[in-house]
Amino acid sequence: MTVRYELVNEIGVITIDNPPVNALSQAVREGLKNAIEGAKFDSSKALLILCTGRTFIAGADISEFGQLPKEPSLPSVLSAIENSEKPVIAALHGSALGGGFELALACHYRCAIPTAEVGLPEVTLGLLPGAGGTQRVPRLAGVEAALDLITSGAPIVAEKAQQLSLIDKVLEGDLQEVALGYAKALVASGAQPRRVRDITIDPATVADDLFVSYRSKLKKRARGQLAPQHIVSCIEAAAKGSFDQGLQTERALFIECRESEQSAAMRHMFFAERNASKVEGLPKETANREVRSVAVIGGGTMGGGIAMCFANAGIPVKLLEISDEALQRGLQLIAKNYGVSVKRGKLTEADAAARQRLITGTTLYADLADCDLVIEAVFESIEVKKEVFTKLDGVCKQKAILATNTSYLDVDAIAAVTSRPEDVIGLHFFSPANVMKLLEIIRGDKTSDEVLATSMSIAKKIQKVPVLSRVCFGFIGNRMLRQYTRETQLCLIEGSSPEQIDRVMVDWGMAMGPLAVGDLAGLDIGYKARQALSDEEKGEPKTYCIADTLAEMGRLGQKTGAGYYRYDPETRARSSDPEVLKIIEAEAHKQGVTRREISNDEILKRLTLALINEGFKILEEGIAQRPGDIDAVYVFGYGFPPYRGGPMFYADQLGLKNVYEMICAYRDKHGELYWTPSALLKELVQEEITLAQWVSDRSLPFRQ
Ligand code: 3H9
Repeated sequence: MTVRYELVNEIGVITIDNPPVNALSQAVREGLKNAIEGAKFDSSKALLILCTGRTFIAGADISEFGQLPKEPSLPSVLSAIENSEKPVIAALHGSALGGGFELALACHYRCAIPTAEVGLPEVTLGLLPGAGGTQRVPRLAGVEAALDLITSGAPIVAEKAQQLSLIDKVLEGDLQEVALGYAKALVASGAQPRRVRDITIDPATVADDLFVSYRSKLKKRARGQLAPQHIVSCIEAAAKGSFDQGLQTERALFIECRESEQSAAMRHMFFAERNASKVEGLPKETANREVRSVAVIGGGTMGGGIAMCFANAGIPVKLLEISDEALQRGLQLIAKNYGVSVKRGKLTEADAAARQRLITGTTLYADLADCDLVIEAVFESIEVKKEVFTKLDGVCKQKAILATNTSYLDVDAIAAVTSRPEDVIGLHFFSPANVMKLLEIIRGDKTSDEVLATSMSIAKKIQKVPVLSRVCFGFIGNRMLRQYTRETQLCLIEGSSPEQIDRVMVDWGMAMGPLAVGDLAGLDIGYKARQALSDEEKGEPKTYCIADTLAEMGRLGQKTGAGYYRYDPETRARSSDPEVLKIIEAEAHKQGVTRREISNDEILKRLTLALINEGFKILEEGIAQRPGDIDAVYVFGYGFPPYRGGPMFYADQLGLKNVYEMICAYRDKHGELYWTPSALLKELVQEEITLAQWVSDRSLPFRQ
């Protein structure tokens, strides 16, 4: 039974038991409605709603969106609760989120244990609270607090919720016991149903321009997104009209969000994020190795960031550098980064100091002998990496996991220099490593199941989104990025300006434009990487000559004050540089390219289709397990807009036939070298199958 009802003395206890997170599936909604109806006729004096398992209701069942609505609807269940003649009390533990928190708000009293959290994360799914949340929160907590809570989607702990009047009582002890005690005390005091809908908002508490200024703030913070703007409209309706009118506004805007492509994309990302850590074919019973201590080799920006990830999770880290001087530089960089977090109010000084103490330095490989996991983050050269792994093989204890943070190189070749290739894996962090959520996990040919399973769970421990990739040049993310960068460079030489390309991509939703990203990362990085390649590997000069010229002029990006743009040495503010256009024109002339006007539409199509076509090739070769994994890589590692669902979801939205035809048109115009359509894409178009269908049917072609 997903919903049970029992009478405990005078209290009708309604228990929801719908693992894993007590989502409000149709069965739960129906069970709740029946329990409330049934309780009308028994001797109960009050009703108590609580949940079994690790959490209170974590929201509507997200997998039901996109299907035909099933009765009873959540709003109808909540109005049955609110209309109950007997007081209804919600008892919260774990996470009371979305529809779950809305249900609690429709109850007449709310209690929670101190560790409980409440929140309305609908906005992270491209939705808004659709069961009265936008109307009840401002009535209890005030309009400004409601705007902050609902447009951020971030949960708050019980104590804070109590301060905002969203919870009445925070109780220590066993939930069922203390909640029953609270319910009995309410009955004894003669407490009556108390309905949030009856509260009126005093217009004097709402500043005249509050909604206008909040909307414009959100236009920047949640650029391009529909739901945050609609949330403001709902809260405005709560402040200015009756509860019933507000509910109507909320319902209409909720449905608009639910049916939007943005919400479909963000719901896809919710499941893509969770599926990414699942490794097909990995036996469930695979043991995890204990990881109690970590070593990071290389104290540069990347190594330091990786060390911080583990220290932040409470795991001690040894940082190894080749000299005392380099080590001190590395440790100082870490101290500086923690200092910035303290300055920004993200960490207390004491917390920062405690984390920093977990990171100790060494210059001796022998000191790594007892570490459970060693991550190499040295210079991107196969020879240097092989040398490091040979040393590690000599000193590390048996069963230590030896990981490389390489972003392109052959993990199998690195593993082959050790006597234990089964213990070697790629753990590819993204810069800044202590901030970016993505962690590509590269499974070598010989990597053991145990090492893979441990890497997946350690990734979660350090709050990363792990995505599995097989070995290939650049793995999932950087292999696709090469194609995106190629088209960026080609658009540049053929006629665009850096400003045009970056503006098109940012307006479309990318966190940053590709050329501004190049300046941020440093143009020397790509330059050095190209120097290590043969002419054949580098490809046609017109795909990199502008970048090379800028780097050779010492225009390395932000750090030198100039790259594709100019940067103010103090503020790092970006401005256009006419010099760059001259460089581009000169390079075009050298390469025999006649520049022309390139439309914004062409830029967008060439850059996104280059990503998509390579994504399909990665799938057909079995480098990625599923399209959603590629989407997770791009959303969590490359600033792809979550509300477009990642490149592969976006391809499905465009229609695979359209995608295929556009790629074929580019092939006919620009040649086969860059625009040969993926065989998988072609096959799916011929069979009239979407990527979503391909995922759900294992018998389809190219399924590994
Ligand atoms: C909403 O409520 C709209 C209302 O306003 C409106 C209506 C009219 N549905 O995250 P985990 C699955 S919108 C379906 O790994 P944790 C999840 O996929 C909803 N499934 O656990 C996973 O499955 P699997 C607003 C859900 O302990 C498993 O449960 N609510 C849902 O790290 C475990 O999840 C939210 O957005 C769901 N609602 O974190 C809250 N939630 O094992 C979404 C989870 O097969 N949920 N699953 O991979 C969360 O934030 C986290 O799950 C939570 C637990 C913090 C609760």
